[in-house]
Amino acid sequence: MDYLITKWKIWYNSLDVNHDGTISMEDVEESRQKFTSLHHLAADQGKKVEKNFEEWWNKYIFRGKTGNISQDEFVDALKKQFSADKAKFVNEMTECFNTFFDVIDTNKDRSISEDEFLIAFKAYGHENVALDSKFFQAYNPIDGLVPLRKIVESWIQFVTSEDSSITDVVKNAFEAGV
Ligand SMILES: [Ca+2]
Ligand SMILES: [Ca+2]
Repeated sequence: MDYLITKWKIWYNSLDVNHDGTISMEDVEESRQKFTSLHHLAADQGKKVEKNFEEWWNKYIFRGKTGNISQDEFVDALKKQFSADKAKFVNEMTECFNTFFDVIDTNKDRSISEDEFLIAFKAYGHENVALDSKFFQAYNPIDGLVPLRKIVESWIQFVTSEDSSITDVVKNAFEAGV
């Protein structure tokens, strides 16, 4: 499970939006505010997105904890769930990233454009546009678009696959500095 644990730690770090070393409500606030303002969302749509963000963080990241969660707590929770029932874990992660990228796909065309991708990563505190853009290009976009499915699958692989012989675009991107 070492390989997975390495990746779960990367996932945890990627969600530390304000880079203070821990995941707290401040990261939720910062990510959703940036996301809403970068997309210039209208008030009602902004409200919906803010609610979606909070529900997602609570369900998949804080997992019943309130206020903040340490990297150890996060990794332990995933470890327990993965060990208890791998199929259920994969289902939950599928739902997790379906929900996540459904919000990121703001124009609802079931594709992620480079703009949508860059805004999402910026909102999550990954401000290096050159690296974010390289990450997007790793999905081999066609006419500037990547099917939502393809991105969701790469994240499911990232958090559930124990096979280190398969190229992991998400892991590679974060290790390259995203
Ligand atoms: Ca933080
Ligand atoms: Ca889209």
